[in-house]
Amino acid sequence: MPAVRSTCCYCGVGCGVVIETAADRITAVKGDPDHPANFGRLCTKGSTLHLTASPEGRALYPELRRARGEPRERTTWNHALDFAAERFAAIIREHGPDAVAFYISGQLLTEDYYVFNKLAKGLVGTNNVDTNSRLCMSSAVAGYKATLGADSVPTCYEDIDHAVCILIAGSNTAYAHPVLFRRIEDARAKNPDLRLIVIDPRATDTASLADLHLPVLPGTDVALFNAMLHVLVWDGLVDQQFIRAHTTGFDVLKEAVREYTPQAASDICGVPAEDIVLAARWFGSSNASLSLYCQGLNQSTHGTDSNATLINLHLATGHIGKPGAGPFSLTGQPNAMGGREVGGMANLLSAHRNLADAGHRAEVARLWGIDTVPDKPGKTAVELFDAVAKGEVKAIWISCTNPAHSMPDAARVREALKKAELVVVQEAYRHTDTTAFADVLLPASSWGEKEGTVTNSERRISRVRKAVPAPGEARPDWEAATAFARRLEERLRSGRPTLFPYRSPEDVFNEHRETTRGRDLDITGLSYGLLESRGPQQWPFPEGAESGKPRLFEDGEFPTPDGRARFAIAGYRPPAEKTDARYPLRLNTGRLRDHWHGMSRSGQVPQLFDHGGEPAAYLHPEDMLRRGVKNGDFVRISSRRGSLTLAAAESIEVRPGHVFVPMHWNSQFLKGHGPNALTISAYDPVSKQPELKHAAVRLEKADLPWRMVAMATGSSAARREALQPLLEQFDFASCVPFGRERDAVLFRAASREPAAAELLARIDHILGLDDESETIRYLDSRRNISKSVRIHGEALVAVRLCGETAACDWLKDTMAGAVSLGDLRRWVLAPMARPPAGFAPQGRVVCNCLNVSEHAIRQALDGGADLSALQARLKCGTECGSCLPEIKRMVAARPQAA
Ligand SMILES: Nc1nc2c(c(=O)[nH]1)N[C@H]1C(S)=C(S)[C@@H](COP(=O)(O)OP(=O)(O)OC[C@H]3O[C@@H](n4cnc5c(=O)[nH]c(N)nc54)[C@H](O)[C@@H]3O)O[C@H]1N2
Ligand SMILES: Nc1nc2c(c(=O)[nH]1)N[C@H]1C(S)=C(S)[C@@H](COP(=O)(O)OP(=O)(O)OC[C@H]3O[C@@H](n4cnc5c(=O)[nH]c(N)nc54)[C@H](O)[C@@H]3O)O[C@H]1N2
Ligand code: SF4
Ligand SMILES: [Mo]
Repeated sequence: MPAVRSTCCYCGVGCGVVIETAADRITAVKGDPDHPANFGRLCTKGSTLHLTASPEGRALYPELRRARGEPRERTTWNHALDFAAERFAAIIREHGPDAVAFYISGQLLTEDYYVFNKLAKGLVGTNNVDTNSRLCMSSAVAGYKATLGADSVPTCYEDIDHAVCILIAGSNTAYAHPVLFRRIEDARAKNPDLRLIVIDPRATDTASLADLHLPVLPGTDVALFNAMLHVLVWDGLVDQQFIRAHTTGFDVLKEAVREYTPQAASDICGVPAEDIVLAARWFGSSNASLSLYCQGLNQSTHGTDSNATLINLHLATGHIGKPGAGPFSLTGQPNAMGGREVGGMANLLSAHRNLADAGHRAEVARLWGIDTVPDKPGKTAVELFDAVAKGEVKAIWISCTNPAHSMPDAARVREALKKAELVVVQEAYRHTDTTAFADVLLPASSWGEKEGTVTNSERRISRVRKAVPAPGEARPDWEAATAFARRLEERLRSGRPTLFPYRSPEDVFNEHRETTRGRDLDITGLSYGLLESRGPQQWPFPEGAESGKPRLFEDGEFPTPDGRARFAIAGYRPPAEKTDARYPLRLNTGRLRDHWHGMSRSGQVPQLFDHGGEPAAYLHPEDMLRRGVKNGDFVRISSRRGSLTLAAAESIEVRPGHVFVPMHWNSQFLKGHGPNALTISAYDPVSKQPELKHAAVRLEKADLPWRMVAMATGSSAARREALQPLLEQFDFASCVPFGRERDAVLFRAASREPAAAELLARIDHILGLDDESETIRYLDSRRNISKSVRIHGEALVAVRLCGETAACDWLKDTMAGAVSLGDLRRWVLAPMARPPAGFAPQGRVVCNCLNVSEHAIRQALDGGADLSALQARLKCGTECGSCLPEIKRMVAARPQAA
């Protein structure tokens, strides 16, 4: 069977995969045993990638809308690109280059990214090129620059094996970087003295492994880090020699943190002062302290400060530039780093150069063979969509990101997209919240179909390879961008040699490589050939080098004018939006274990919905009690910007007064505009990263007495597409796939009034419940209860329940498996709601690889099983391990353990 080595297209761990194909179809995905990011391991998402490799749901050919309000129609690539180039050129001629913009993505390959950056800054002459990394890593970039002098991650994965103290702040590594979390578990098992500190308002799976969990109040990390430094100074745990030789600004900082006593910080952060002292002592007295951090620090109006004050702790203790030590910002997207390297953002330039630096601009202009690079900073994500709304930016090109879903304050972004004169969207999937606004839709090749490189969290560059042809007429992003650039050149600078002479991604890579010469990320020693023969490599890797560098700053030299790192001075500032009597709750948003962002890809895999698979708002039991809300009741969450109706789910992971909503849900799966209908677009003044983690909301029980669930097996993708427009017809509605052996769809709805018969008939038609020869029905019009069940042969293939929907859970399990239907027929025709004998809901699937449910694990636990017995008997947690933290928690919580 042909096999191709590539990388996983999900998170920034950047695991290597081996893709197996047969007859131009991807048939299996395995972890690459030789890839240094994962050594063969994959998580639930990576190991199900082959299940996403179907043309179902994909954008297959270009589409064009001639006028607003009209539907898009299929067109040719030539026509679509000519049309876009003509409109862009006309707008640029009339209104200047800053009237157009590009909004791109950390999921593009480095080569794609490079072409877009040059297209905007080199050809159009605007710095209006920004990316979803603004929502993700820009505070990390700003934090590194403010302290270390450059955007350089000083650490590597191997440091986990050498660390004596690991501090995880604002990162749910167990969910968001699972393969790395396996490595932390291994390090712990090997070294019982390893101390793990987790700082997160929620008691996550990550926190469950910690020796010390600090459930800080949202946005209070700066106070916590300042207090930890206070303790380090007080206890004499700082490294005076390192501070003297390699840093500046310590005396000022020392003065500034004087007031951050553990008690003062305890009052701000809502955690005991003793725990703050303990965290500082563990961090300061260990031989090697490593910190791992992510969006809990970055997505904040003071994200730069959160990052920089954490880095202060490393500089003050000398925990940097040696094995097992350093501030390690985990990147989210697979190529967040590559984007930073090519400088594909509104305030950056190629190869870590600064837009504000005239010398750097001249260097880039020379490398590109143009007169100048524009000096006016471009608009960053939030500013950019605001400028679109105001009509300052008239045309926007969006590639590989779904801003209608992922940007804060969704209503504002959607308003902007409606107002734009021209929206071009390059997408792999046909239906996303953003493609709905596209005037031009360009089908993009995606994972398994394109060539290039990506850089993971530890600065390691891997080749991404094509295993199969792209479906339909989809093309790689770099190629489409190049074709568009050539057309734009004809219109804007005709007669001059092209700036885009690329025939392959390798041509682009070689040009990018040259821009790095002499820079901190110098990769002039790398080539596609070397990556082929020697595998993935870390930067810097200059010409003549034998290998890349696992660790930076080992000599204590920093890329600042005086070679010294700088301490950052920052005081605590609360989140932008205060809670008050009207909006008393804190909204927190983040990730689920088995889903990826807007779910265009992970949403194609029914089994990934087995774990936390229906939209919900997670609340502390106290808050539920206070509001008279029970598990599964519908609640309406509102902020000053919008509202969203969800089912409530009890969770002791969240603090009282907080609500957690997974970021993934959007209009493709749930009525409304997802959690970003609620979030705020306030951003950090330096990094311009918006505060996606903290908004003030209120929550009311939604009185929706009329309930419906409808399910059917087979064709779940097509059925979901047909059902999606109906979501808006109810007060609450969600639509998700499920199932393993057989794929199925589940549509759930609730309203104040019963739905019209005509609407129900449409749903029946889509789900095949209109075949009267196989459908049995029960109707109790007095109680407003109805059941429709379609049985085909010996299988339950479709169900719709109205009024009384409690049977949904066991019916869902029945549908997913194969069960005898004798009793079921009787159940349909009886008014009782109890399931027939032998039918019991299995509940959530905890172990996705081996399909082991919560119910089965609880049963085994009740029978006295421990972890090894569970693994031996049920096999749960023995494949990818993503569920291990949760299983361990269940074991620890069993009555015998108490
Ligand atoms: N399964 C999965 N994995 C992913 C992704 C995905 O969509 N799904 N996306 C990838 C991407 S792009 C990214 S950026 C990463 C994100 O990875 P993470 O940042 O680890 O994930 P999040 O769940 O967004 O947020 C992490 C934690 O921050 C906590 N938090 C909230 N507010 C605060 C605060 O004020 N202080 C502190 N200390 N913590 C706080 C939240 O409770 C949450 O548990 O994940 C990557 N990996
Ligand atoms: N409330 C809230 N909002 C958040 C966050 C949060 O924690 N809370 N996190 C933020 C963060 S950290 C991030 S990174 C963003 C992510 O937000 P988005 O970037 O919007 O997330 P994705 O759904 O990954 O969007 C990528 C799109 O590219 C498409 N695609 C896949 N492959 C290709 C390809 O090769 N080419 C092209 N052209 N398209 C392709 C996919 O189908 C998908 O629609 O969300 C941000 N928004
Ligand atoms: S940890 Fe999981 S999602 Fe991240 S790269 Fe590895 S397999 Fe992919
Ligand atoms: Mo991200």
